[in-house]
Amino acid sequence: MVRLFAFCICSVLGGSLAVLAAEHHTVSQKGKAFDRDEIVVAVGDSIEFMNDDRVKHNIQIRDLGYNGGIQQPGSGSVLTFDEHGRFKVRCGIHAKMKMTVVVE
Ligand SMILES: [Cu+2]
Repeated sequence: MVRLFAFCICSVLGGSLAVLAAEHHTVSQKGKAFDRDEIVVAVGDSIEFMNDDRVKHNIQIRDLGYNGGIQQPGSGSVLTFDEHGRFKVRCGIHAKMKMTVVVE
């Protein structure tokens, strides 16, 4: 009984710490390119993909079945990564725009 209780406390604290530790990252899209080829984040982190261009973009991550739709200049799309893996990010409008999100 005591052991079970201790386990529960640890689980709750562990979960809270994971949430507190989650970081927010920002990736910029400018000049019809992502500002980096790769970004490494931790599980639970979020990334905001900013459209700092004068043209529209369309964030897509096929591995996650994500399509952010048309993204207007000046706007951002926030994505939280809840699973480990390497995810290829592309723009549905500009075929040359590619980068990878590595979730450790
Ligand atoms: Cu684009």
